[in-house]
Amino acid sequence: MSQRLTIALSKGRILDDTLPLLEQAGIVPAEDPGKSRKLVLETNHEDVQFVIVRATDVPTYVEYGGADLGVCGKDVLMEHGGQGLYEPLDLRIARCRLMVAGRPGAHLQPGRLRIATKFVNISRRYFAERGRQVELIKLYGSMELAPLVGMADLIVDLVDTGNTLRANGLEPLEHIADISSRLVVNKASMKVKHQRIKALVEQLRGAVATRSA
Ligand code: PRT
Ligand code: MG
Repeated sequence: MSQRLTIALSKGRILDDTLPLLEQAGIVPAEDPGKSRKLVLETNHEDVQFVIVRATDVPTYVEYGGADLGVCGKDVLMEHGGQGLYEPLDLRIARCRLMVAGRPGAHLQPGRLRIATKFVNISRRYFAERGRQVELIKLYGSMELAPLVGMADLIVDLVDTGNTLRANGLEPLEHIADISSRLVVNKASMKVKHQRIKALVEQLRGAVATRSA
């Protein structure tokens, strides 16, 4: 196998925070991934390329070897399930919290609660571990709307400033997990391209330490 490295990145807030770390590790894309429509981007290293995928698809690309490495939120990893991937580094970027939210006190109601979320696997585990009966409604976005229209009692969503919840009359009620973005590595790549990947992981570790110092 060639020692060429393919790194899966997603557009949006993770990309904005990952590019400076990669740059500090000496890797710079040949064109701005935020602007380009290309899905495969060359870099200043002949042996490193980026592929641009949906945030939620990063673990899938890395698990199946479409990319050797990737960067994605811990939320995405928790929902996907960590099997088939190594997670060697917390990049400490795109930080937020995964929360149960709703109208004040909504989580204290007796009986079966309806939960709207895109994180159905995480939510199923979270409420089952607490012995709470819930009905899960899968949504792909704008979770905050569900309690407003009476479709759900609670939502499970990411919260940063809390402004989105507040603007919709909701509040954070239960903390599920602290979230940040992680570097993930394909297990076979880690064996076959060990030296190349180890060097990159250590460079990124240094970049993270400098940034959060
Ligand atoms: O669009 P696609 O489905 O492909 O992916 P995506 O929408 O998940 O991508 P993106 O770029 O929006 O988010 C990627 C990752 O950023 C997430 O997986 C998280 O790990 C991380 N992250 C960090 C966040 C936030 N902070 C965040 N605040 N992702 C989303 N939000 C949203 C949240 O869902 C809510 O709608 O921002 C809103 C809340 O923000 P506040 O500041 O109002 O509380
Ligand atoms: Mg989005």
